[in-house]
Amino acid sequence: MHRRTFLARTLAVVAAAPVTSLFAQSKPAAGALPAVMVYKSATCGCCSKWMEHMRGAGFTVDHKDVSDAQLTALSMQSGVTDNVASCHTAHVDGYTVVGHVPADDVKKMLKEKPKVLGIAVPGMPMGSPGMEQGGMKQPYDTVTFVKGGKTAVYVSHR
Ligand SMILES: [Cu+2]
Repeated sequence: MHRRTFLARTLAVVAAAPVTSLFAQSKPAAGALPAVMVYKSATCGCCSKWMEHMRGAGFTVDHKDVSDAQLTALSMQSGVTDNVASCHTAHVDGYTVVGHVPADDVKKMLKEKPKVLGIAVPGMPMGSPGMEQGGMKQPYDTVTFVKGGKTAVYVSHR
């Protein structure tokens, strides 16, 4: 093959490639989910299971192991009051997500962008994502919370 012919063919291939593919590595795909940062205690097994649940739903999840005192302080700074507290607190796209919140509820919040501090599944209800051990199911609600701790049911799981 003549060098000139080869070059012409190579250029034709490059020109035919969609522009987006050339930049795919440096930019996240359109509609990509924001990263989730989880604060939890090092020994929290159900927290790790919740992280797996979130990864399974397409989220990028990072975490920091903190002491119970640090977790409480960090949660309070994020506006998490006792009535919505749980075993872990996470940050995603400016919102705070507390406890075993289903990934679909997080996606709903990111889409609807309610004017709240975040959403929570208070306590650790059996059957919520990451709390499936033993196959027991307890009805629970995902609630929104605002400064001062006022909650409202966001998604009911019953
Ligand atoms: Cu838990």
